[in-house]
Amino acid sequence: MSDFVSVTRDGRIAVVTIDNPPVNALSFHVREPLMQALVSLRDEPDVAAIVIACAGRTFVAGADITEFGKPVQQPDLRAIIAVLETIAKPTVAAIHGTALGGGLELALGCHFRAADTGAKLGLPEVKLGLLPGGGGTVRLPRLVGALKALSMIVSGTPIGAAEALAAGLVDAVFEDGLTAQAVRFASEMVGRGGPFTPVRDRDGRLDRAELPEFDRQAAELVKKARGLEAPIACAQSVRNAITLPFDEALAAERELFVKLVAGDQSRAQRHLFFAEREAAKVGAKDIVRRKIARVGVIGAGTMGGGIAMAFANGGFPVTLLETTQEALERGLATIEKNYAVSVARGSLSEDAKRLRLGLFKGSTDYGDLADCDLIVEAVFEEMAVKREVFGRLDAVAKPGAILATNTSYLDVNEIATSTSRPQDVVGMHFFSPANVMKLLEIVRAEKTAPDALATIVELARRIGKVPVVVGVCHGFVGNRMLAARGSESEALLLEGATPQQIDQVFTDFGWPMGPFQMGDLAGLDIGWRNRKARGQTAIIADTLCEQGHFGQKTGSGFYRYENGSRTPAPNPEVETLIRDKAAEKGIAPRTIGAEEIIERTLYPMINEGAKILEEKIAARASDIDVVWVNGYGFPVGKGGPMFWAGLEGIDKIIGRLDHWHERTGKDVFKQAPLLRQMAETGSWEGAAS
Ligand code: 3H9
Repeated sequence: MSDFVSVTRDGRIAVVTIDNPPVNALSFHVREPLMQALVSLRDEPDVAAIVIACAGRTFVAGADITEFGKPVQQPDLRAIIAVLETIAKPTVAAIHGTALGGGLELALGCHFRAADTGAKLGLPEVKLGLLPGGGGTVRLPRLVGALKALSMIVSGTPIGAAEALAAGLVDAVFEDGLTAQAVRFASEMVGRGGPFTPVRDRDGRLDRAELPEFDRQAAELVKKARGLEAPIACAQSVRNAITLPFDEALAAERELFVKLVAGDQSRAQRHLFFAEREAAKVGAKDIVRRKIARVGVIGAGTMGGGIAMAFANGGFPVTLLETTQEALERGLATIEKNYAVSVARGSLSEDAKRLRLGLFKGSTDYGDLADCDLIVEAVFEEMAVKREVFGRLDAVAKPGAILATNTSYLDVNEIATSTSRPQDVVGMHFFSPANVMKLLEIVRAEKTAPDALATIVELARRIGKVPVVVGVCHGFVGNRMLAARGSESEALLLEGATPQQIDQVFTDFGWPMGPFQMGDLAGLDIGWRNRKARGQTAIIADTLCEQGHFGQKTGSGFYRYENGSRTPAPNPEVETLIRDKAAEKGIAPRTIGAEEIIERTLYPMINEGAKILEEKIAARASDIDVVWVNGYGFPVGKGGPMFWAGLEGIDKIIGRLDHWHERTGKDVFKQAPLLRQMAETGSWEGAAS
């Protein structure tokens, strides 16, 4: 029928197959022939039932996200589903891979859903700043109940086939031969005889008595939304499914969808969706990746242990190396404890825990790293120590093994010189806790071989990380921009702001926490050590560290943490310290507003980001956004610092940077030339070209 939709017959059952690689998105060129096929099969007397299936690796994974923000070309998905629901003969969606968003909505337009055992079903629109716009919020509750629908739609997390069967979302699960089984299932339904009720007319699971519980759960979920509009719209729309007649609820869903899809938050989240995928495209497609079968990790402390877990979670056998048996045992015990916590929380099964622990081999002998294809060191952050480790690695690692340093700041080019094979050396900057945090900055050193780099990027995706390739400079992308933010946060304290006030401005902006809460959580000693190595100071943070206040781990830092609590409480001693230090420097405290806090902390970050682009430390502005959203909690609804700069207005940012530069003379406010280019062309591209 078309290159993208074909119809075959199996007896009296018609099979409509969508074939739109890579993920069978419902692009216009799919919708048009799909609509035609359904209309003609509906009216075809020889056809007793219709199965909708997909070619390739997955069922429809959603609407075509690249079409959002452009005029809708008819037929849209809603029109297709409306036609599906006029078909009296049984319709069956045959689901393999992922039925997501518009894909699941298409399946909800069918009378029945058959899935293979590995299928995943979900409505992840919320992650794109949207709500399901093809009737998902009003049909899903009719099958699984409003409470289950609420949690699926507000979280956006897909469920597996078995859970979908138990919840009533699918009608049958098959181990193999899905399309043939779906055809058999459709024949059975034909035999059973109609009438077949479309999902829209099945109200049995909607219960007004559930409303108080629904509202309680919705309020809890929405509280976590931190200023995002989509989760609120999702909850509202599922509630409408209970309180309004179907067509009214559907119209209300549409209205919310149209509003969200045109809004800045969804634009920001769609930008991030493509940015993450773009960041992972490194090197020519045909580069032969190196084979990674076993990974070595040096250092079983917090960072090394987390990195080792990240690889084991991805199914890789790991050799974990420590200097002493005692340190090794301590590290392995912590890993075991972390997995036990996951089991207790219900996020990991006992079996999976056993399997993962079985992947670890502990050692205190460098010789045991000889069979590793990748070795990641996570030892003390000091050049001399790193160089020694790499010298030893050079002596034992097999030819072609990739040697990675998990450094946050150090010069990877210099580290590479302590080996005879700099082409195999790369930086892998994990974020703590390394088994949880998604971001991985992959540092390309001067001599890193393209195939080594491409291998690590691909491997990162395999272990569930979001990779971003960065160049060598102090702090790479993330920590370098963090430093620009940090120095002004301190300055604001001396001029009259409090840590609470600054942190509040950040949380109001949408960050999970502000700079001082984050410093306390990460450990103030980390920045202190780093500043000392570079001959820099931060008067308040340095004094706190000199007095042994490192943050949460010592019970006090910028805040107090009473009796092991993780909730920050104001720390009057810090406020006294700030006032004393300000007086010593002759700075009279003044009232500082939220706007100034934003201008002096976030604008320098953007300025630094522009410098990073000029120096080609990052390849694209969107890579910087990916770093900040995945590694530092920049609010997703604002799309990362460089995207947000566009929303905020580059001219405004330039003007305020100039203002603060004039007033303070500080380098962080000295305008990067690229900002002017961005203001003129509206694009960050073409930096330094
Ligand atoms: C929606 O459905 C709205 C409706 O409710 C209402 C409509 C009215 N569109 O991730 P991958 C591209 S909203 C366009 O690397 P994987 C992706 O950019 C949608 N393109 O593969 C990439 O391109 P490239 C709701 C899409 O195997 C390539 O496909 N659905 C779309 O790791 C491969 O992607 C979602 O939010 C799309 N919908 O993961 C699901 N999806 O190669 C979004 C992917 O040029 N998709 N691409 O870089 C996913 O979550 C993952 O892609 C999936 C596969 C799990 C399917």
